[in-house]
Amino acid sequence: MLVQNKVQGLRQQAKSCCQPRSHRRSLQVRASASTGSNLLQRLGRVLKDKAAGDFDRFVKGTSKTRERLGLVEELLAIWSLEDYETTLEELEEVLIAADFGPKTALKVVDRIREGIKQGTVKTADDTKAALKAAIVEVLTKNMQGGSAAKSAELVLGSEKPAVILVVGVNGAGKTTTIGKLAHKLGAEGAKVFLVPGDTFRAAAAEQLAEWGRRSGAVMGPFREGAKPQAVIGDCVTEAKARGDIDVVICDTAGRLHTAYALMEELEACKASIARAVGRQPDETLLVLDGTTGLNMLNQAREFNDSVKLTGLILTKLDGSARGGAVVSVVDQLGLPVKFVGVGETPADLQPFNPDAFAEALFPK
Ligand SMILES: Nc1nc2c(ncn2[C@@H]2O[C@H](COP(=O)(O)OP(=O)(O)O)[C@@H](O)[C@H]2O)c(=O)[nH]1
Ligand SMILES: [Mg+2]
Repeated sequence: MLVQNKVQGLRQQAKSCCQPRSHRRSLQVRASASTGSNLLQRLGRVLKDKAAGDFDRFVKGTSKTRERLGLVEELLAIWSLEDYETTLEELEEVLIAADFGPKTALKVVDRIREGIKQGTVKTADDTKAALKAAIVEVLTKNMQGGSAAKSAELVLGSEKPAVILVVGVNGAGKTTTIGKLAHKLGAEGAKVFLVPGDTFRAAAAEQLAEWGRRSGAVMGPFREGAKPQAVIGDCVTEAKARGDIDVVICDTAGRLHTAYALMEELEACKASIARAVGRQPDETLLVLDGTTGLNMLNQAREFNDSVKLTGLILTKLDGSARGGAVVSVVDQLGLPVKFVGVGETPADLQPFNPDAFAEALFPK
């Protein structure tokens, strides 16, 4: 049968792209201060609410992943309750091929199987609804306070200035994402200070400065070859002393998660933020290149071990059929995805919404 042949092909692809899984990390639970600026508390929520009205852009940005998952529709078209096991097995393969990862794909399919056994899932439509519900469950279950709505928001605490540290490997999209974020925050009336913590590349500082000019952000001085922890410490201290800055966003140089000395340097960056503002950064965000699929899992684990991440940003979903990795990364790490990048403009940085994601992948 045609569908079975395609599933067979996907099985081969999946074998070559899946990484072995290791143990799950527990979620970092952050304390946030209860006094201070209303603006900071409002910002994360406002960004999220605004994006909810921008569903079309999200749908467009996930088109490649949706195409890859098109086989699910074909499977459901030949759905029969008598032979549900065959369909579920094939569904599992399709999910694995879209980078859901073997463990997460199994978990999702098991949820549907439970529904069938309990008699709540009978038709193809029920199966699709159960599939979406299972994906949303995986994306929300481990999250801070158990609430997807809360965890996917930017949590900026309430002490001015809020500080965001952005980390990741080279080319993941850190500087671009910071630029987009500065733009969004600026548009909401926040005064943003950008820290050029990538002291290796003048081009990175120039790239950041360009975003800063467009979004009305303040930019700290570029100090070529300086220690990033010194640059970050000085800039955060200055931002605090100015008194008018709402949010500081610290860029860092790309680094391989396997380079021990460079990971230690990141820990030092975090420590210098703590010294400057008397608390940990409000968000420590790892930017992951969405086109790398499940390879991002190991990266995320190493960065999390080193600097205790508070959230993830997945970029370039628009250029990737591997968007299913979002589900796997959340499932395996218990860290929320705060934003996804679905293109090059500021509007293409979208706060992540599990329901919208499931709906975009499997439209009605
Ligand atoms: N299509 C697309 N490209 C992106 C996205 N985010 C970043 N990029 C591109 O990825 C490349 C690397 O980005 P950059 O921010 O310099 O990465 P960095 O080394 O992590 O700072 C640039 O060409 C960006 O324009 C995205 O969401 N979609
Ligand atoms: Mg950069």
